[in-house]
Amino acid sequence: MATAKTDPKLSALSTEERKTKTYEGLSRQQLIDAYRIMYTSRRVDDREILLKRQQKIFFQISGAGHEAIGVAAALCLRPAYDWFYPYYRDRALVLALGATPYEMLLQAVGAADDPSSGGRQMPSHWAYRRLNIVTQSSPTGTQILQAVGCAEAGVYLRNHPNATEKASGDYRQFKDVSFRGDEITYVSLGDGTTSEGEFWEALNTAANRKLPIVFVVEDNEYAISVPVEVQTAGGNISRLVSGFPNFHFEEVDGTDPVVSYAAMKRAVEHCRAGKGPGFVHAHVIRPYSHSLSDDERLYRPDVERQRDAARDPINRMQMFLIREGILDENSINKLEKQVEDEMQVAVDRALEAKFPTPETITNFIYSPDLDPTSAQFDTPPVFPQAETPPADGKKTPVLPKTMAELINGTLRDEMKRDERIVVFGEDVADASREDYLKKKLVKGKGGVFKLTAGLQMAFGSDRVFNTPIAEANIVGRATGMATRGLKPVVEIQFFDYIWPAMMQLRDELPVIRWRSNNAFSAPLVIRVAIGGYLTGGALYHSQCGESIFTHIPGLRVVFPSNALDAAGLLRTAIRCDDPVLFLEHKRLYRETYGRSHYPVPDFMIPFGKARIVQPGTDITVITYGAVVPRALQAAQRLEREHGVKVELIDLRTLNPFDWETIAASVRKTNRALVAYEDSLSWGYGAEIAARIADQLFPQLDAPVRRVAAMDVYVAYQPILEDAILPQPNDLFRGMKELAEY
Ligand SMILES: Cc1ncc(C[n+]2csc(CCOP(=O)(O)OP(=O)(O)O)c2C)c(N)n1
Ligand SMILES: [Mg+2]
Repeated sequence: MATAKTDPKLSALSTEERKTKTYEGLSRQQLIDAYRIMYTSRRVDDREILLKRQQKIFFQISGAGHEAIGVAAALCLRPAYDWFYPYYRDRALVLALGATPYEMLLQAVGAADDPSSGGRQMPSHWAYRRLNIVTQSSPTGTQILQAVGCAEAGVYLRNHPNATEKASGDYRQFKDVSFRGDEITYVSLGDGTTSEGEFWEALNTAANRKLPIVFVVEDNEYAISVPVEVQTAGGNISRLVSGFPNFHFEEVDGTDPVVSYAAMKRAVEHCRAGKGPGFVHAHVIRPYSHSLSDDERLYRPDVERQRDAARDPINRMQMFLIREGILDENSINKLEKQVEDEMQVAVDRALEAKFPTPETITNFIYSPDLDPTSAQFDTPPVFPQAETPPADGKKTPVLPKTMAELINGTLRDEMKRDERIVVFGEDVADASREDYLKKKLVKGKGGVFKLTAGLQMAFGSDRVFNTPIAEANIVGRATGMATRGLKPVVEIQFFDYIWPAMMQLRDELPVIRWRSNNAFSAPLVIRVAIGGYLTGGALYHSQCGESIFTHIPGLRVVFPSNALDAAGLLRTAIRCDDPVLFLEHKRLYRETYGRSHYPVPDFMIPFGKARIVQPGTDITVITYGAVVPRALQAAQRLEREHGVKVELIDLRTLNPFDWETIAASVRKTNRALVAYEDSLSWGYGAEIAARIADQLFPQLDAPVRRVAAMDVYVAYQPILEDAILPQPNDLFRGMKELAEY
């Protein structure tokens, strides 16, 4: 307990004046409450540290030193009204918003009833649905773009209030959507995290779209052991970001709750008034090392640590309360004792909590409500317009449409049906300068492959828009929007350039439901133009790599081979309740093979249901995507020349995949070949081949074979490209050898 004396200047005030004196608008009671939260926060940290040493919990990371800015922020914001993406040091903020020490301790012990994650995430990974605190993760910085998307969703819903309406028969039935007209989104991060590219992408979009979002950088001068001047050119992030337009900037001593409150208040007011984002750079301290796995004495001398200790927000606040005559030492002791007693009860209860059982491990990888493999998503195609009578009364057949046209048509129909759908990506709009469209000066682009052509003109520029060239920006924002209940159907222009989004795609989007124990979800669709066979596509416009994504639990992966399948699967992807990676082969976009008339606007194909392209009795060939027509060509030749009947299976969806169809076929033919366009080793076919070998071994009359690309990149020169990618001849040879084995 620090000692301080009442400020002599206060003696000049009457008792009444003293009682009603406010501090930047904060009443004495508010300050006492703030101190209670700050002290509670510190004590939860202390108790967790003790529990960790007793091996009753398994990890600890503290919010120590960050308490003042946390309570100050909470005083300016509204739980269950505004939205929150707080990072791991925000214990005080989260307590001030309404979470309890008991709930936090439940996460620390890994309890089944941990409301943040059901025992799945480390402590201090906040998620409280009732308070609009969105599930947080461990990667530094992934929360920032999601928070931007969350803020965008609020703005969108304000302009499209009907989009909040529930609808039965698709994901909307299970997703409550709400918004407040002047809501804002809070996101926080450390000084080190400002080095992540996604931070800059987020500021760029927030500024450009004047979004109601407050960024709070809690600068404790260290990122584990790396000091701020190594992370940040010039050592001060405020100086670097000051050029972003539309922002309100604050730089503040984040260990002082009163000045922090004043700064937060100004930033929040700017946001609520719709003037743009806020940026609060709070200088704080980190008295407890980075985490319990770190010993800061290895890289910080005593002198520096003592200098920090002199600014400790808990001590400072105590002294402030005494100096101002708000509390005396006795009252402080009493308050602290109360906190202590409540803490003890919370700890005792948490230590008795039940643990999750292993049977629950796979719960909530996918939506428990809507199963995209179910009959609900199995509706037959109907082609009302296959023949339209022209004016002269004679019937002329309408030409079947390409995959590109059917995808475009499906997007159109779904956007008409569901106002929650927004489409964005690089070049997907018809023209960002919409004036050109209105004045009919231009026709509009609508995607480098024109898959989204006309959508902006049909549905408006706030439903179809271009993004910066920043793939993490696309996926991160989409994830934030989907968490709020929108249905982003975004485009990654080329699979070859999906990699900047990889952190969002591996550690965030597919994990949100599982890690929050179903408190949050982010169903959305990412359309990706993929694949080679382009004659000149070369290394960076030909890549496959689908197995990298089928390796991710929680992500559905779809890869259609023809126009009709693309339409039916895309509709299922949009209406289902899971995140879907929808892979569109560029070579198939306008191929003559697999064209179709447009099916009625409710046609759906369930996931996990393969198509038998041609039945056969001698060998089974399992494939998908652009290899389907090539394998069909090879199979037809094999039958023509050698009488071998190939059963050709098009998987259509890669996760889930149709094991039953594969197994039934292999039981019949006793020979299996997996063919795919990606390079051979470690590819998608490896898993299929391993399953067949494992589960159908007694049925096999020959080893499982694979035909795929060489283990190399796709070269530009067509002679090389042909040799690298699997061609009908390679498939023919592979099938023939297998049949003859
Ligand atoms: C993308 C990523 N890289 C590395 C890490 C490991 N890591 C966890 S916290 C941290 C330092 C973060 O420092 P800062 O942003 O300043 O926050 P502080 O912990 O200091 O509050 C690092 C490197 C991580 N979690 N995520
Ligand atoms: Mg730091």
